Amino acid sequence: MNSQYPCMMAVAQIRGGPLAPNLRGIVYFRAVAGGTEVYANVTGLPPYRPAQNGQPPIGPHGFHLHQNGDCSVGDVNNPFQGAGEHWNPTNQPHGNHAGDFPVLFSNNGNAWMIFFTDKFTVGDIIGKSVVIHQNPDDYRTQPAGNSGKRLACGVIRCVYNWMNY
Ligand SMILES: [Cu+2]
Repeated sequence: MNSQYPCMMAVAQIRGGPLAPNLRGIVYFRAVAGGTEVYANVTGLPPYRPAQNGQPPIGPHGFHLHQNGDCSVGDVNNPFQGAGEHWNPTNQPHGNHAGDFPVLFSNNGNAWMIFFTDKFTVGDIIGKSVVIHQNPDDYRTQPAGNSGKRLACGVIRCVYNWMNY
């Protein structure tokens, strides 16, 4: 929703693409003192697989904000390219992008976590997207932490503005 008032709560509904068709999830962004609380609850992650034959491990999963609110699947072999690159409003190296998040650890396909960030307000991220990757984020390879293909995506929308009760 559009409002002259700041967004206090936003949600991204996460849906898996062709590489993780059963993946579903929800990510909440809540305005708190000094920044934003991020809550993620995801099911249907693929089973962990250790690195083998020069292939990176599957899981824990890279987890970021990407710049475009476009979660169309596109190329089934390389999904969700429409989401674009990492959202990087302050021109930082990867590892310190405003939307670089902790990796998601799967527990038999399920993950949930809550963390705090002071790198954006809820209003800053409306219309961006959340992406879950196949591989772990190494937090140093540019520009995206070598976290591999995109398993799932969700567009961030405001669900609650201040003064909007
Ligand atoms: Cu990403």
